[in-house]
Amino acid sequence: MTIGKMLLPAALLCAAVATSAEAADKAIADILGKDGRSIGTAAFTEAPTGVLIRIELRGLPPGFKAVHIHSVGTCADHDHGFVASKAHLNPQNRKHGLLNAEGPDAGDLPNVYAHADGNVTAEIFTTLASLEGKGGRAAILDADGAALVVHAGPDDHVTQPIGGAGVRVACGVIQAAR
Ligand SMILES: [Cu+2]
Repeated sequence: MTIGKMLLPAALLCAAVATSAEAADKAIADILGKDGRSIGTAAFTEAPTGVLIRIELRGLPPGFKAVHIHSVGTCADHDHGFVASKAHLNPQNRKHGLLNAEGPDAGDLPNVYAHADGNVTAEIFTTLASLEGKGGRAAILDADGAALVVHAGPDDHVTQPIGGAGVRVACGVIQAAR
């Protein structure tokens, strides 16, 4: 039996070295209620055209609730209504509202629904933002960070500046989870 010459392929040294500048593709927010205690989480996953957000909350009054990405990553002022998270993520200075012809701003999201037991379980997607600004979208993890804020009532998606959603009842600082 003749064995032909075997050609050994050159070993390919795959440089499996992750660069330190690797972009975050996941983030997490521990959502705090008005007493500063955790009421759940929001998990963020970067997608090719936006960010997928899975929200799990408990202990909220039933009904639709506005959720938005606010422009500053702090929720320490729970005794003062989470106002330190400031206005919506909105680097392009658009009007608020998914149903507004002059909107939306980059922090706008669909409402979530708290059931009779107070639980919210939702998965929503935004094409208006990116964890680190991919594709020119608004960056969530910029120098001053961002927060996911839950309001007392629903967003009508038109009225300025927050769709008539009422006070802020919960807040979570969005943090990279590499
Ligand atoms: Cu808001």
